[in-house]
Amino acid sequence: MVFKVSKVPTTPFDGQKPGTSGLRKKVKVFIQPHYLQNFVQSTFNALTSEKVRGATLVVSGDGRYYSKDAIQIIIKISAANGVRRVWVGQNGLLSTPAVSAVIRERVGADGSKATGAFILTASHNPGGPNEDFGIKYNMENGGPAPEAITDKIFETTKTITEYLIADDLPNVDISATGVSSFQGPEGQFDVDVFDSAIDYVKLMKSIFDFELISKLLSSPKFTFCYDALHGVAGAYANRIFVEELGAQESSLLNCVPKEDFGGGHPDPNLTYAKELVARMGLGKSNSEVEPPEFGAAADGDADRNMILGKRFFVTPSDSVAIIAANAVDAIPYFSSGLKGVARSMPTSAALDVVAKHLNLKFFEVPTGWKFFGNLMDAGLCSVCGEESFGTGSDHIREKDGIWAVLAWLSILAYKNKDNLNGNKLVTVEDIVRQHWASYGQHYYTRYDYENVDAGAAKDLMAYLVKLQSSLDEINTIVKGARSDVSNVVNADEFEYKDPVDGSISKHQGIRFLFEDGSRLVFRLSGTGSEGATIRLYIEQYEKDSSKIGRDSQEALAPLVEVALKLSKMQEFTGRSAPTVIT
Ligand code: VG1
Ligand code: CO
Repeated sequence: MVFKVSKVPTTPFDGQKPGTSGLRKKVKVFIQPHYLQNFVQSTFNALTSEKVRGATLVVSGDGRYYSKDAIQIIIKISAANGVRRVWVGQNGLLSTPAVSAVIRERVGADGSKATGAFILTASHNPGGPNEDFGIKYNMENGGPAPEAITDKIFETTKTITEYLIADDLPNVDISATGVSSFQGPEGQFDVDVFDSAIDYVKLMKSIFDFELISKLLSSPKFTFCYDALHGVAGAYANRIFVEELGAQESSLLNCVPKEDFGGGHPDPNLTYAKELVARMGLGKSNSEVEPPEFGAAADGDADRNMILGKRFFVTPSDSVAIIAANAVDAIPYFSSGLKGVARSMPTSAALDVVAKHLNLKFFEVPTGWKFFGNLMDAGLCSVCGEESFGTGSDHIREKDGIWAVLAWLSILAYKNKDNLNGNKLVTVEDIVRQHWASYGQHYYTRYDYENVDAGAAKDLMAYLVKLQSSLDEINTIVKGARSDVSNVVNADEFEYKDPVDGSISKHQGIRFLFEDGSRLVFRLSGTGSEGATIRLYIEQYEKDSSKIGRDSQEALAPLVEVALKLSKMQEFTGRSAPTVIT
């Protein structure tokens, strides 16, 4: 039987603009008739039929509610648009980094290579019928579509009049691996369901010294805990940490992927990863047993990571700096040196100090992983990170939560390699404190005001931009709030010129730079699904060893006070406190 291609008339939906990382909306928005279809067809139109005909597309995600239906719809639209193959991870599960790895590394049984992917995720946002869904397109290099493409997709969603769909194509069973072939008007169409972990595990084994890490993990002195928060990381955790590296099964927490993430926020931070935080001795109600030496968590799509030591939190900004400082010694993939390092603008300058010290190329890019891709493709960057619990390298073109955990385990394994029978292991906390002692410490915190009225958020940002025209006025407010805070010497909106393709991204965050190197940054989130989220980033550099190691909220209190006065936060938003502090 040859499947038929139907043309379905449709009208545009408002607001199908991909944000920092794809289109994210409530499930109830996505399940409206034609909503997902319009977006997928608009993506195909934006890519042009030349790129779509004969393509091999990966379609999978973090397994959140509505993914299974969405996969069947995307398969049918792909078939109708002349796509040659759709590759689906078993049960529709592939972490965001695994999608990137599959695009770059997997070879189909017929020798085919993937040309792009639809990733179905709303990342760290909750899932379920009343929660969030998302879709994002990744390119042939394994990275998120650049702004030139996402802008074109958005333009196309505004004028779309019809989409193509192979309605009579049967639903494909995505619970079992294997290839299903169909005949369309233009020839064969295959759906290849494959093991979600094989390609990713293989890649990790080519990067890290698994033997060395397994010595650490199997040492009775070392205890470990990994929390997948019921996200897709669970599909990899058992294979990698237990089967390959010999960790105890009991060290895995919430590692069964669930459509609603067990009702929680799959966001690996001190607020939402409650169980792990308690186990690690950092919570309000801690367990009586001695916490593990090392703990980590992932977000829904497993591209984020949180690294914890026993009763100790590693800021993501410190994490990327410490990985960069130790990569050449501890990680075989980097043994011949780092090409360069990069961070997003609001991420602390801890990485800058390492780059300077090691004489490495350094880049500061806007928020969102897509900006790192060009640098990596051009061979300019090996390790990069964001303050939002994102860390990664040029092994793929997405941030990679499990990679970050393996990087930390590698550093611990390396530092303890002659020490496993000694009295005391070198701990996560030791490594961080040693790093601060050599490079200084960047006190850092982020305040998120979630679900603020969108108009109020815009007004606050507009007010700040206006205020930036007068340093005198700014410093009067600063000194009025705290006389012990240094002067603002520069105030601007971050703008980025991509050093590879010359493209310019404007309005990437409002910055206040202080004489002593402190910074305040204000941004509106581009990943929320409702209302607006204001992010306030606060940073202060301390080289004086007597002032290192304090509680960061305490150390940053003066700057916080200044930031709230400067932005009239409470006046604009009506909020006396942020929703989340990290
Ligand atoms: C947030 C983070 C950003 C990250 C993005 C996607 O974006 O701040 O650093 O790249 O999420 O991460 P925003 O625009 O809300 O600040 V993920 O794990 O949600 O794909
Ligand atoms: Co994510």
